Amino acid sequence: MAEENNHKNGNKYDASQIEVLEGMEAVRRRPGMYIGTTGPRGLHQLVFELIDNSVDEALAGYCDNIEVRLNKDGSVTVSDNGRGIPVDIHPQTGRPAVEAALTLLHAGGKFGGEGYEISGGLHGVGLSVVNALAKYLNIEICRDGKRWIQRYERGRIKSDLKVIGDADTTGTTVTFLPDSQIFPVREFSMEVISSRVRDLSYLNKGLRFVLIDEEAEKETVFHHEGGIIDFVSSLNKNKDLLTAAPLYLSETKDNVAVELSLQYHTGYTESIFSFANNIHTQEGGTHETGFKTALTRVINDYARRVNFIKENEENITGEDTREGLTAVLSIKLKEPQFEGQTKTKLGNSEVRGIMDSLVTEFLTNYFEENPAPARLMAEKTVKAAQARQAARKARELTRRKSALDHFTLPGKLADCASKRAEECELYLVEGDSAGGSAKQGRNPKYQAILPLRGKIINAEKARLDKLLANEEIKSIITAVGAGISDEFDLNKARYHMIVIMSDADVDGSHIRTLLLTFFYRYMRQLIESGYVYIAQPPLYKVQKGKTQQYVYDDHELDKLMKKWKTDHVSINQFKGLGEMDAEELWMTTMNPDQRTMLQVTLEDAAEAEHIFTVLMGEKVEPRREFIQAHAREVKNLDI
Ligand code: 0RA
Repeated sequence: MAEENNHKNGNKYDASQIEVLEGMEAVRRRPGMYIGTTGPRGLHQLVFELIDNSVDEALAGYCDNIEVRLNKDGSVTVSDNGRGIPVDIHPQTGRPAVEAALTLLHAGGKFGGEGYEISGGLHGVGLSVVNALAKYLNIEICRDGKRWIQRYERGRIKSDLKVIGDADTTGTTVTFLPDSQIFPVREFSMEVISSRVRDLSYLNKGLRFVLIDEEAEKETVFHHEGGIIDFVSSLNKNKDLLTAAPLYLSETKDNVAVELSLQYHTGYTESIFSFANNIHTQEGGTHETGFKTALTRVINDYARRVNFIKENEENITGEDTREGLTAVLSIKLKEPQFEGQTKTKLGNSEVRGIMDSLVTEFLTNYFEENPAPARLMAEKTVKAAQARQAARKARELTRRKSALDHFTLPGKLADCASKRAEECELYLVEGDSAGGSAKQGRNPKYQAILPLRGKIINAEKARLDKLLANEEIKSIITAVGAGISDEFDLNKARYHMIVIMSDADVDGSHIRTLLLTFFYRYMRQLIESGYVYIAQPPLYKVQKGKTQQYVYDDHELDKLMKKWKTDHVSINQFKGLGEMDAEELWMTTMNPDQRTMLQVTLEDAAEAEHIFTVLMGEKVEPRREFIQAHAREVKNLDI
């Protein structure tokens, strides 16, 4: 860096300015390197980056309130009551520190001070990345009794930092509009944002989040003094419980902060949610393994000691010990390593032993000090083991019979003529009436139709075990013909294209979430192989005189209205697939020459599963489309 040019003095070409421009340009040229994709996931990542910065300020102990506001113009505001980003002049550049934070890619470490920055995200480069990818970004800082503001456009300074008044509080407020040159779709999903904010509010106890939807004029507060204990209680709502309150462990060992809360219910499902540095580790990892190992060992030791398992009897398996278990595990560590297909598996090997020893000690003490609940828990897992052994015997007896069942295709399936899986498509169609149109409109040579009766999700929000008993799900399994879970065999799949075709409304979005969750859990290879798609039926039919056009989203509608002017134009909104006749459905949605199909990625499905599982049992209010938004990030495949 040229020494003589350290101070910006109107000369645009001084060294630090060049560094800034190059950094911002690098982000704009290759946004994927910084935020993964420029689809909906990357778009939402911008908001999460800002939230994570504020969460870091909270973890440093200086902030207890974070506000996230979706503004009507499509911009987002994230505001906190922390110390405010420093505004003093940075000696190396002669510019305010906040500018460095917003324009230098590696400003995080330099300006983060001694803070224990552990929240998810890009570790300090977040702010500058958001700035680079924003059409505009306004920052407001309250600090030292003053209120400062500055404006940027596409990462470039538009106005110098200036004082606009006095302030009797402190904090940072960032507002940004995602840049249309970077993001093809710029619509934020309340569901995606609130899902993340909900998690963060449980994971950071006491931290208060306010989520504001300006358009809907709706405000939601997420605030949990009990932290992950409240998380477990909420997951266990409406369940019969073995202990009055969830168990809770909070301990730090070798610089790893561990929090665990767990509670058994009388049901049979296992729900473990693990997090590392506030990131949901969907694929588990060493922290989860350490926990499970300890749980299995402590329960076996106890069950043997009190003679629930006799000397000649086999051990309780890990799976048995997790029947009816709800647990939330959250650890914070300095250098997390994320691995796995969706980078949501914690890899740090030292963590396994740390977890194991902390949990072993904790549970052993708990069992000693609380004999009554200890007994209940051990009994529950012993029963699970007995049931498993009995079920295995029963399965062995019926295996023959069920193998034959696989050949009986569901009656509702209108199968295709071709038997060459590579060219065969299976449409899972919401509702009998749309199913009827699809059957009439399809190309029967290679397109098969399986109508799904409206509500696959019942009032109970279908735990996954129940889901497998569901008739609609059963017919999907039979139609696909490749089995499920461990026994899934991709080579047996009867179609290489499985298309979810549901209405563009809340029910349709639920059905999609549920089906994706199901595929993710039980037929993951189908998604990994790129066999799962979401159909894109039009939302509107627009007519002007004799010209008629199908329109697939609101943005496109706006454009068309501007082009056609509004007079003498009629807009017909499709409320559901059922409103289209066979010919229309074929032409707009199923005909390979014209249709657009969205290929589902593993990330889409994982996110669907997360939303499904966390919201399960809770009342899900009408929300904007979620998967629709998410699936768009995959290339629009014109097949
Ligand atoms: C570095 C130092 C200080 C505050 C922050 C960073 C800070 C960053 C963000 C980002 C969003 N909200 C934030 N709040 C604070 C403070 C240093 C000091 O006051 O001594």
